[in-house]
Amino acid sequence: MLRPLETASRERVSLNGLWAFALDPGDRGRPEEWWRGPLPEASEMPVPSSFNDVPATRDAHDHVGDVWYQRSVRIPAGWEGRRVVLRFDAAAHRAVVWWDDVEVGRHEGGYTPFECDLTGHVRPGEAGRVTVVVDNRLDLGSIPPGIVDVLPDGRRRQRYFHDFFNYAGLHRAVWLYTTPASYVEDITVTTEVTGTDARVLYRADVAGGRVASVVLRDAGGVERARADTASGTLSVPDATLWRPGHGHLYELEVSASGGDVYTLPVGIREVAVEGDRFLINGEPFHFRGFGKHEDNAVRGKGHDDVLMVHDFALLDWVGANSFRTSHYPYAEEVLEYADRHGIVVIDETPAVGLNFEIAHTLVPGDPPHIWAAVGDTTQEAHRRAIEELVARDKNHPSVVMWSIANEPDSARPQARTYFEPLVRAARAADPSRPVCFAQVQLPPDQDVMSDLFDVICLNRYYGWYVDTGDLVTAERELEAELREWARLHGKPIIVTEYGADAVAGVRSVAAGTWTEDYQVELLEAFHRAFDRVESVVGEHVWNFADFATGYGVNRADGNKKGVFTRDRRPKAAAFALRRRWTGR
Ligand code: GCB
Repeated sequence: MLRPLETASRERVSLNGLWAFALDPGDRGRPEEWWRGPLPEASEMPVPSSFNDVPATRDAHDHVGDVWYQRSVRIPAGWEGRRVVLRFDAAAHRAVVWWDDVEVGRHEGGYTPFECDLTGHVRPGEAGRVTVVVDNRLDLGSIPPGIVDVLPDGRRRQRYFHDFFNYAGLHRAVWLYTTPASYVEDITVTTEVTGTDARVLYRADVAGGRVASVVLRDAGGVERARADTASGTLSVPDATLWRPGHGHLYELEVSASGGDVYTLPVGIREVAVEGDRFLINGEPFHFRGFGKHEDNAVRGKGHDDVLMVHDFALLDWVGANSFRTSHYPYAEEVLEYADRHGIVVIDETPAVGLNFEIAHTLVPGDPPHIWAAVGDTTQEAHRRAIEELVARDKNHPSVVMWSIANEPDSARPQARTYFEPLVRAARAADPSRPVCFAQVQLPPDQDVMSDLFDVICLNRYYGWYVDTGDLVTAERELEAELREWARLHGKPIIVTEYGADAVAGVRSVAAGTWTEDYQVELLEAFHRAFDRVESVVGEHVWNFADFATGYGVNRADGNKKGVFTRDRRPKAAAFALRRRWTGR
């Protein structure tokens, strides 16, 4: 799915800003058809932002159910005879959209975009009312899964099996844009590299017309290759490659017969897994970085360019070359930034919490394990989440691998049955990138599905959840386990999570748990083990920064495994990592 752009043939208007907003704890909005007029008792809500922490009330913070957004939108007068599209970069987790009294779209899945075609519903020059209802409930058919309890006093309580707060709402940009009636609907680009020569394989889909021309230009605007077919291969001799640390981009301009023009940034690079190496442009790549979250005070998961650029500055300062979009697709702005700056990304679906054992939020009477609880509906939502992720992010050179789940139960035989078709779906959607999942602390002989994947990604908490406080044992057990994975699978291993909670400012000569010093010592123990096991090609610390979570009594004001605090101040671990990753 192409991102809205301004080009010679396209215009784009941001609908970010203050919208009318109403919580709907009594589920009145749908039966009373609130889209037909101004929202009752509305307050104001900034878009983009998660809604939860903005109003400063427990009701908003803990709300479970529908919330309503509304604003008036004027269609520019010059858009006569053109296609008009309303685009939501995200709405967590389910949304229905109306233009005046007419439903124009609905979508499920809180981290991927969707569009409503308004052509035929709108008159250029006139204003209309956009109303969106967003439901933040997670159930056993959704990705991620959850359970909503109705308490004896009538309140709802949302349970879920993942360790980050269920921020929701319109937490990414909203756009109104226009294209000619016939338009470039999609472009798919993959690139191949032989020495310094490259090939750009493309396919362009034009709705209601045909491709007129495809032109590849370099960063200086000089034409390097041209074609006039809907699909083909462009040869680029002496190409400047996209590589880690160097986000070199070309531009592919696709023109359609009806005059539409779309320009797509293209990074030329090749990704491969060979034996136990992860190769980018034929060279072994070692992942240094973090699992992150989209998480900040007040905004929750609301995208903000200021915070994004600052996070990338800190990644640069600490010497990271990569991160994982744990545990959901991040805003497209983030991937575009990574493309431009040569940061490598493992791109993850929102399939987190497919595992009852980790979260301990089950009550008597609940299904005994996840595979007894989820079924075809969940698997279908998961498949859609994979396909929507690939459809959105397939053209980003920064994305080198798809992670299709975080810490699912991978011990029970049902896990294999559930995942086999999903791995197939991921490969069918994109044959060019490796596929992985992040595996929960489970030894290789108990795991039933890692052989289906290209890279072994391990989340390991030796020294924290196991061997708590004993880093000598932790280091020994970690190394033994890594060697076993290497022996059994012969694939690259990335440790996609390791870390310890540390409360900033709590120091200790005896390095007890929760101190900054223990966090440093734990990371160092892991690093010694990594450096002894050749198949380890990546180290992603959990987490880049402290983040909000509703995870029960072993969390104090959020998860404190950040190397930076929630407001991005470095803990001792940040300096230790910087020394390891930059030598400074
Ligand atoms: C994990 C999860 C991550 C948690 C982390 C922790 O294994 O993947 O979402 O936040 O552990 O801190 O417990």
